[in-house]
Amino acid sequence: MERTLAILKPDCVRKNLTGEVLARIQKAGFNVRALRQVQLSRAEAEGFYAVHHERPFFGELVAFMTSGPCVPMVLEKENAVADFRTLIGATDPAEAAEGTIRRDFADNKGQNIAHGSDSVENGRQEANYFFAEKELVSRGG
Ligand code: FUP
Repeated sequence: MERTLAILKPDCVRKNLTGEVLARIQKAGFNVRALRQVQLSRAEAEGFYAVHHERPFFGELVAFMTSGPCVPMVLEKENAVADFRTLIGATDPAEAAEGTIRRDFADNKGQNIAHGSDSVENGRQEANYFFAEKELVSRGG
């Protein structure tokens, strides 16, 4: 089954939206295989976003991602990567479609509530960045 790594970012946790966003994810049919609330260290955030190292917003992104706890989770369903990105909407909430998580809850493209892997390969790699295979569990049914 296809896997994606989602992160409810520090703005989501700070706004007490963890439950509401998780409810949307579950209603959309994702199987939550693993989930925890963590405070990322600077090194962990830099490692996770290493592909953006040269981008002008990298420092701000790392500062934001370490500004409070976040909630990484491994989600599974058919077409999980694309379907999750559809559910959260475009990076910039002003450009995100109506009814998407970022459109409804995010303040701007830097603080945009949720991360979703951008390819199937990255979904696997990013899931492994936060969770060991033996930590994955599955709902029944
Ligand atoms: P996305 O795949 O939608 O999360 O977006 P990107 O991979 O393009 O960007 C990764 C993260 O970098 C975004 F979630 C937020 C941050 N970012 C900025 O802070 N400023 C920008 O102009 C673009 C992205």
